[in-house]
Amino acid sequence: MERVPLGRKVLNENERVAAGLRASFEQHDILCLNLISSPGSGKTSLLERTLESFDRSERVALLTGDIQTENDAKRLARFGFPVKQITTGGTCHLDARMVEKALADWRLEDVDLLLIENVGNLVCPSSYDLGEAAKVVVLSVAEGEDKPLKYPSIFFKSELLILNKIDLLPYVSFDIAAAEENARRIHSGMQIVRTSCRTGEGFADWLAWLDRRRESRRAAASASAS
Ligand SMILES: Nc1nc2c(ncn2[C@@H]2O[C@H](COP(=O)(O)OP(=O)(O)OP(=O)(O)O)[C@@H](O)[C@H]2O)c(=O)[nH]1
Ligand SMILES: [Mg+2]
Repeated sequence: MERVPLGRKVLNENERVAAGLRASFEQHDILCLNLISSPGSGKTSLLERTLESFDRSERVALLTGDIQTENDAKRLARFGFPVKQITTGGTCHLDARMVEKALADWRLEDVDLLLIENVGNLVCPSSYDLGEAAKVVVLSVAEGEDKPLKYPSIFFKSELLILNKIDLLPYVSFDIAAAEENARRIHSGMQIVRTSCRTGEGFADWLAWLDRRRESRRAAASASAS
């Protein structure tokens, strides 16, 4: 029986749509970040604290992916920025077509920063480009310091690792130095910040990274305009 390589075709279709999204984000000077982690590592909590710190004049928009429920969009909508939930109905990751559809009725000229919270999963989302400028992986200290070695793809592809829930370090056996070393074995030079969404510790480092990333996006935009 002849086998048809369907997986490859689906990925190629995703790459095509993602390339269109990336071009559109660049055209509109949007910095798009794709946040990925296992379920419950703290992606929505991180976004909540981030939005809380933003001035209301910030042109930020958010998409949040889950298999079911609008819970995360409801949590994020409290801050007054545009938010849309993508419920995948069973698919374990977002794909570029879902993002394209969710953005169809938004005016991209009104957005500078697009934050996408992917479906909680450390594996599948790493294979789907959403047109983002960077992936950011979140790992909480309750998950074990070996995760970068076990799930290398997402650590290899992410620009930043956020080690979250550091307020729990006294209560869990998690070797944070070993976790960072493991991440850098997979991705040498990986940038890492340590955060607690509960206490706010480390948030200045995350916000500084975000500012630098936004600044380099603006610099690239003005260089291409001149
Ligand atoms: N102690 C502590 N708890 C945290 C921290 N960040 C998040 N939590 C808690 O962890 C749980 C999961 O947080 P969420 O922000 O919903 O995690 P998520 O990654 O968005 O989860 P999914 O969207 O389901 O994948 C919640 O009970 C949060 O209050 C933290 O830094 N410290
Ligand atoms: Mg969430």
